[in-house]
Amino acid sequence: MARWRWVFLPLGLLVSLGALLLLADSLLRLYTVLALLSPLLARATLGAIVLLGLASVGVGIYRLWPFLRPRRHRRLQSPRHSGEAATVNLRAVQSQVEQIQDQVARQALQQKALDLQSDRNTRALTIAVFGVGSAGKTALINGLLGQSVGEIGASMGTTQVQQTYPWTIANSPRELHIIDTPGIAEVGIAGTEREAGARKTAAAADLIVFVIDDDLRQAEYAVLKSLVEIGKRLLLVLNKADRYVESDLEALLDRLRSRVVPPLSSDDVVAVAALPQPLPRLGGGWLQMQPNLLPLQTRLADLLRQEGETLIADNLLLQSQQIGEAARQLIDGQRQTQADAIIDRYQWLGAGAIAITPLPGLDFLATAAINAQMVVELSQIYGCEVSLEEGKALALSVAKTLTGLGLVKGTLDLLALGLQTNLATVVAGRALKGASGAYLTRIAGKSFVEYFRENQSWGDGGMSAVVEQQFRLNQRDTVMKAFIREAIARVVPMV
Ligand SMILES: Nc1nc2c(ncn2[C@@H]2O[C@H](COP(=O)(O)OP(=O)(O)OP(=O)(O)O)[C@@H](O)[C@H]2O)c(=O)[nH]1
Ligand SMILES: [Mg+2]
Repeated sequence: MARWRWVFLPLGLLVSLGALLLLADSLLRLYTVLALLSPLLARATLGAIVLLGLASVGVGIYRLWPFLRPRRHRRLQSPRHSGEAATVNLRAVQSQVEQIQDQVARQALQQKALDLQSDRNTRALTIAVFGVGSAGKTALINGLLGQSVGEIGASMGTTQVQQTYPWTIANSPRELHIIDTPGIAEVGIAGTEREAGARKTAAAADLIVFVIDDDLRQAEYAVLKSLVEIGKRLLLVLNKADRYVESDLEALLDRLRSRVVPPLSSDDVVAVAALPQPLPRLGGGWLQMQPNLLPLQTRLADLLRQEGETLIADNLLLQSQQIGEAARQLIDGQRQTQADAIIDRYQWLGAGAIAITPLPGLDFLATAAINAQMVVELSQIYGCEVSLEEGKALALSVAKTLTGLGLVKGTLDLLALGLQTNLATVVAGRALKGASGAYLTRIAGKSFVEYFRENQSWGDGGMSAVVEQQFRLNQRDTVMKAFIREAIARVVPMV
């Protein structure tokens, strides 16, 4: 519909213009005729017709407006929509988790999924106060809560362990939990560990209050961007506003607002002074400014009123997606281990026979090496169930690709050096053929794994790109050295 309305628009305008000209001509004629009878009657009739016309145009625009008006992009889905999506996703995740063989990992993810489901309608809304050390996170929480709950200190690392405080605010749909987190970007191993914990808490919270006390540093910007990118909702709070004169503060806020990325809007960037420090007066003495958290309190109240349930539903969806991703990675690792064992078995299975069979030229080496049964077994691990006939066809095309790309010759050259320096010439010749067969099986096997991982697709670059990439990856020095060592141990006794 959106495109068609722009095709109809010029057409409609043209027809309307024609009709308008005709109408004007008819009106003029009518007016002339009536004016001969009575000029007053002519004017009254014309006036009535013009009024009627204007009214029709008004009604027309009113009716057509819904089709013509540009549609606004809805940033948020309704809580119901997100909640339903999360339920569907959690169900899918649960069956995915069941495929995990490692019992401890499986149970941990199952528990996470259960926890997400169990108290979804009653649990508190969590707000993580997050940012670099000494930005004033604890001071801000003390200010919001109206009591001194956490220790404040000038040096970084004052808050070492995260703390959760219950909180209430007008219009909030739920009870609130505000979490004070240790600072990020602190030096040392302990600091790095604390940061990891703080990031985890932030990633799990329904809303993040990201506190800064100056322009966004590179490290802060990178963390902020990554949180927004994974779908976290956050407010950016510039604390210590008392340190700036008004014009500088406005300029800084403008700069911060210009740097935030959607879905963050400029309303989501506010300046506060949680705990202003005394300033020296010109004439002597000190000036103590009052704390000002109002911009944050107002924004939070608005946000919780407008998006409160959506925040929870969106976060539920995000958390369930993260469980799904964790399960996917575990299953992928588990499949990879099984696939590696199969490739390992098949690569040495044919190596001995290839070593002692005189092959009619190099080109047949790849075809002789790659076993269709290996393709079938690999496909089963990835739930693709390829038949032996299909396995044969796939094995043949990968063998042709290996030959076509010159990788059979490449393999021989690569292995020759390693084997010749380790073995006597007579043995080395046969061992080289056997080891090359094993190596080509390995490259083919790894390529099939990629193919099955991608749901039986070779991707944009096709089969050649995958095979070439696997050849390159296995060429690495450490992989190569381990392979030659094993080839000598396994192939030499067979020749
Ligand atoms: N000028 C000024 N200083 C502030 C303000 N808020 C906090 N501070 C000071 O900033 C310093 C750090 O405050 P904290 O609240 O401990 O900072 P934090 O972010 O919790 O620090 P860590 O727990 O170490 O991560 C303290 O010296 C506070 O007095 C403010 O609004 N203005
Ligand atoms: Mg603190």
